[in-house]
Amino acid sequence: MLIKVKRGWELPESAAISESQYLNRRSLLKKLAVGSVLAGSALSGGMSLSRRAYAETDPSADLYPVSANGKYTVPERPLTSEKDATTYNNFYEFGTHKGIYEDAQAMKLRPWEIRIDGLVEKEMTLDIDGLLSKVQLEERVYRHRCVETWAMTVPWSGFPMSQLIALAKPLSGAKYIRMETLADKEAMSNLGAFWYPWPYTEGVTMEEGMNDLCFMVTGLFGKPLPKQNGAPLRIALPWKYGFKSIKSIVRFTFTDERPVGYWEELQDSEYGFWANVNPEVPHPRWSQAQERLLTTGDTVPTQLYNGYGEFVAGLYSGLQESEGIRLFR
Ligand SMILES: Nc1nc2c(c(=O)[nH]1)N[C@H]1C(S)=C(S)[C@@H](COP(=O)(O)O)O[C@H]1N2
Ligand SMILES: [Mo]
Repeated sequence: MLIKVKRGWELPESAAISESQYLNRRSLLKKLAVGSVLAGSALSGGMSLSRRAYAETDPSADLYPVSANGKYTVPERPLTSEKDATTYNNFYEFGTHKGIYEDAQAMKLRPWEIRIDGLVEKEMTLDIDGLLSKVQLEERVYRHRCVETWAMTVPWSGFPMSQLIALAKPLSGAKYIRMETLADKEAMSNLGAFWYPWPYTEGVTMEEGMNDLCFMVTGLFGKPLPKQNGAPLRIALPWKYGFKSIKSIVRFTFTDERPVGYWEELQDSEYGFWANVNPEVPHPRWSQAQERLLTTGDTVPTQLYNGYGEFVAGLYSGLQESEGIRLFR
């Protein structure tokens, strides 16, 4: 079921690859235990006939490249190759292995409507091109650190989330922003895996969302964002483990309740709400002290807040005691 292609930076069997199998089995057992056994359901997630049927050119292509924001560069690391960043992905809706880029082409990017609801002055639905015309795009080079210990460094195009929050006009009671990924059963073959808590969701606090590092991504390597990387709209939260950086977003809900994300729902002892990068707090099943860079395969030390402490450490200064280890898991 899992197609394994050996690559230099890949984790040993014990970590990343077995991770999906472990959770798969665990959450399947959990679902079966509470009842609802769907007889004959395809455990392997059938292939969608419509995949690769939508290789249309992206209507936002003319917007790129955009100018670089010199504040966010990564001089100490080589850029990950475009090929590796776009062919080694995590996007569980299309499968639990890294090679989903071809299957992801089945996702339709237009029309793409984005719902803004909850505690806002006026709930609204925007289409992606309308949103793109209202924001100021720029390019930022960010590090990205997956909880499975691989890392990359890539130039994202996009706009700070604060611009989206300004458009949404949240009410004073809004404390969190919950985000939701598209759930299209036609295009996304793994949505048939009913024991996963689809749709994929994630959340940030309003304070995190307003932080300048919090970046809504619409492009990669000076081009529209590829589908496998979360087109047409994803988030980049470079100081947090990669699973927080939710892809292909269709809904932003402003709320006073802390959202429970997809991974937290699956396994809350391993994947918390905060999930800030910290080399000193191991994942319960592996160390987080080091990371492997895609493309070069080099192993380097992991940094607190993935090296972004100067921008974000202040967000958590009052939380350390009450939240303890969960800030970093
Ligand atoms: N909707 C959705 N978003 C997601 C994921 C996913 O499976 N589904 N995987 C996350 C994880 S674990 C990582 S590491 C990053 C990977 O982003 P990339 O494929 O662009 O490198 O996307 C995150 N966003
Ligand atoms: Mo990840």
